[in-house]
Amino acid sequence: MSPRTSVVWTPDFLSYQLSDDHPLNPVRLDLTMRLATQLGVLDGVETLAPEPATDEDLTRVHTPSYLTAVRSAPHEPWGVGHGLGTDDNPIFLGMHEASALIAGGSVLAARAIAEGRADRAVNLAGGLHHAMADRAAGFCVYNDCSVAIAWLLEQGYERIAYVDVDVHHGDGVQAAFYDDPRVMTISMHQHPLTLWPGTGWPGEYGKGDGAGYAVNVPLPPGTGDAGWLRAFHAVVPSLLESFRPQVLVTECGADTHSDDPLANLELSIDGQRAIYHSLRDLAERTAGGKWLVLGGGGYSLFRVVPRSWTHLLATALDRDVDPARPLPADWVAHAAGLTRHPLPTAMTDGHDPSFTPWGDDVAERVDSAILETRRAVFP
Ligand code: TV7
Ligand code: CA
Ligand code: ZN
Repeated sequence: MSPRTSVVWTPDFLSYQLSDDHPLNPVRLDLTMRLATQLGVLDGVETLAPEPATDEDLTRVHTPSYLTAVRSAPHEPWGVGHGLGTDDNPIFLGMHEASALIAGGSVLAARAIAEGRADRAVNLAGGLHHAMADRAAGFCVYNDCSVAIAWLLEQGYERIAYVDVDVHHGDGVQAAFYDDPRVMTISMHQHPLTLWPGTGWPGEYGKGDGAGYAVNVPLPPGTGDAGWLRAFHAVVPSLLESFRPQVLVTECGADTHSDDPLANLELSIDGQRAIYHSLRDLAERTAGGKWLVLGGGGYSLFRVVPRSWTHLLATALDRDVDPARPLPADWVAHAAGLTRHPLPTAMTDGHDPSFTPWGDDVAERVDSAILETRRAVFP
């Protein structure tokens, strides 16, 4: 039987606008939904409209005093602390409401799976993986990934796997479940010596009962499709096969792309599409087909995120989009009205994700990164 997929969406997600010139611009979500719609990817798909997460949902992960600070910050912005009021996390009007709505979206996606109404569920506005129990960080106010996982645990789930392919370390989700063997967190990311937040070392493998259930795969700057996929396939499938999660939760940030202005990996749209196909395959083979898909980072607003996440939606819906597909003229015209950047013309960057443009020296650097992780997780 073909899997049922729910897509969580409301135009109110676009109110998560941190500041005018902030890299996390919600236009990327608008452009993604327009592109997916115009390509027919969402034809006949009923979207689920979320409610804001309740305080009960949020306090499974966050402290009550942090919720109070987020609620009051727009009205008393001086000395609120909790990581609020920085360039990364400016205080904005309605920030509790906008952040709770995104977290509510991820809980709704989890609920659709838990109640058996869907096998897969997608919240592209989610993936805010840096928020900590009592502080905002890295553009993230509430950690919707952790809130959704904590909700699933509350329902009685015993094994949840979290795989984070965003270029940044999934530090907030790792911290929330660091000593909990029910949640295996795996993050692939650019090496902590070279990218904020500077964590995600292979030696961070969990503590107490959770020892062995946190996994980090740091990759050297410059890693491209083939190197990234080589590292992924050397580590992730065998872990998921032995853990046998009841749900696979994925954070699918698109900031690994070579055009991304915030980081230095060199993936293409074609490599990212291959990642999404591998995640789908792993959900089918190791998690009984249960797949909760979250968005994340991605700062090439016009050239990358809409195409990459349209492939992600298509993958979750089993309606794979041919990479050769040209971009619809209406979409290009709309995007051209918003940017002076040159726009792509097709759903591909013309890369074969298995092609290795590099020599033995680079292969060796990627291999030693893989070995470092394997030594830490498979002692
Ligand atoms: C999930 N990198 C989030 C990734 C969060 C990365 C950072 C910026 C940045 C912020 C801006 C801005 C920026 C061009 C880039 C140490 C600092 C250096 C702020 C200027 N332009 C995700 C967080 C990271 C904010 N933070 O994983 C407003 O780059 O490196 C840092 C910290 C201090 C703060 N300054 C940057 O993808 C969603 N921030 C322009 C305007
Ligand atoms: Ca990551
Ligand atoms: Zn990121």
